[in-house]
Amino acid sequence: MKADLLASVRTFVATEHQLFVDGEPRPAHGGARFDVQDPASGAVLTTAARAGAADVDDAVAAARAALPGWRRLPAGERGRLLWELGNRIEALAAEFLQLEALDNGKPTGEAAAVDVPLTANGFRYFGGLATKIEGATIPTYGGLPVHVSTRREPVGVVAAIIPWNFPLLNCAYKLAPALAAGNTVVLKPAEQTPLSALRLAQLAAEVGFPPGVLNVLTGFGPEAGAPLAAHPDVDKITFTGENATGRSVLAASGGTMKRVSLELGGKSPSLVFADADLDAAVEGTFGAVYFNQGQCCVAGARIFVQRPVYDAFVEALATRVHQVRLGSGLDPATTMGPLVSASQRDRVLGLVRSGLAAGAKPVVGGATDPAEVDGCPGGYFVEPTLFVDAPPDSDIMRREIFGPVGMVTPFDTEQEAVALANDTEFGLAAGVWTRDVGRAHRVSDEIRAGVVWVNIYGWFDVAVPFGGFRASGYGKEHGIEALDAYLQTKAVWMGLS
Ligand code: TXE
Repeated sequence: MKADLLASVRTFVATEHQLFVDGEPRPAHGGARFDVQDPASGAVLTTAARAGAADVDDAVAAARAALPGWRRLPAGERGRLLWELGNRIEALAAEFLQLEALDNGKPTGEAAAVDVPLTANGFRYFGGLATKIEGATIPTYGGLPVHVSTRREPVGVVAAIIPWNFPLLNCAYKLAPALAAGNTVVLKPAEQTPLSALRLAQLAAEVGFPPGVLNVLTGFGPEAGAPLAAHPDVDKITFTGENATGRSVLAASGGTMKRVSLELGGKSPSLVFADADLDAAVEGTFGAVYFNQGQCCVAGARIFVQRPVYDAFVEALATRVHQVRLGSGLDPATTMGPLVSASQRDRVLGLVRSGLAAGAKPVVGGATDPAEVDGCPGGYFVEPTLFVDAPPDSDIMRREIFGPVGMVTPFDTEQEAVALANDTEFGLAAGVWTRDVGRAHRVSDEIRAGVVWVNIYGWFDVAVPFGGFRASGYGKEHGIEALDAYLQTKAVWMGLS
């Protein structure tokens, strides 16, 4: 039973969506548009303006023009605006839950627990930090007659290119620290999920962000993302998405010397030791693999289980996966929505097929056709799948799946577990399940990843730094450290004699 859409959501979705440049909606040059789909049915929800290189030029020019005013605004005023934006999003939570369910497919309950509160907190956290950006005074080595101080200045115009898995939350991850630090921003949401970013831009204008401080270009990667990455007047790119796209963004930006931070997903391990609280490990590992339909950069889908508890663990996790209820994100009974698009569904089904061909055995699911769901004909559903016996070099063990597919593999020793965990080019996250405190510390120390969760999985807080090692990218989001990506330090030497 789908929940009724709020009247405000209906009205907003039905709008003919435009780009948001210099504080107002405007069509793309040439009037190009694209369809925005409901992944639970494949139906066209609405259309949005399709930005190209000329629109990128306009948005970057607007952001450049707004920069002097924004960076010179008292930091407390920037902070207040960010705080108010967070509050507005929280006040309109019911609307955002439905928008995310419609556009991305995720269950409203998950968006209520994660996406919306973390977004609101993200804006408030960095709003609070806006007034804490400080320089230093430095005594010089030779005791020279000078006064030396440092200033922490904004980098300038920031281009934020974000994916579709957490459409609203990814806005906050990028915008909040960038704006708090005094930068202006051109945001390009994913083509699959433009709606919540556009609603957010409306709210930013309503609470009083000056025109040009936040610009939103809806559209596709090669048409709108690539020109942003290559634009000579963009000072910094912050990107979240696929590894290959991240590499192309880096290559495109190289010629302009802009600064780049990259959050590129992973192939994260979950290690379950025989001494773990098995019920907690099953529930936590279930969430690690299947939360958000598996479309999480931190998905802990490579599950390694110590042999004495392997059989019991597989049986319990399989039971848990069987409880999944596929459906529309708007149905409160749904525990797993559709994947975001037909192409993402087909990519995941292709990986399931490759796993079967490589000899992996499904203990749950394993279907290579789209799942049929009552009441949601045409939706992009994939049956949740749990494999055992996946060969270590198979694609499902090496490539990011980004769908509801997990693989369980046994191990014997702690050393072997660590080696298996690190046997990947990525290094974003890891889970460790054990009651042995010494082991928890040893293994956390040995794992090459930007975050290790022990006896929990997937917890986030905007105060805690997040970001990958190795092929998972570089640069931290969240925490005070996130501001570093959006600031540059200037040393000022003043002669005293
Ligand atoms: O990602 P893309 P896609 C992974 C996941 C998924 C796969 C494909 O494995 O299956 O990527 O998803 C913009 N220059 N992740 O194709 O293409 C694009 O418009 C500049 C992991 O959707 O990386 C969108 O705004 N920008 C991940 C953004 O990049 C370009 C989240 C991400 O899209 C561009 C999503 C270009 N040449 C997918 N091409 C994570 N790490 O969380 C595309 N874009």
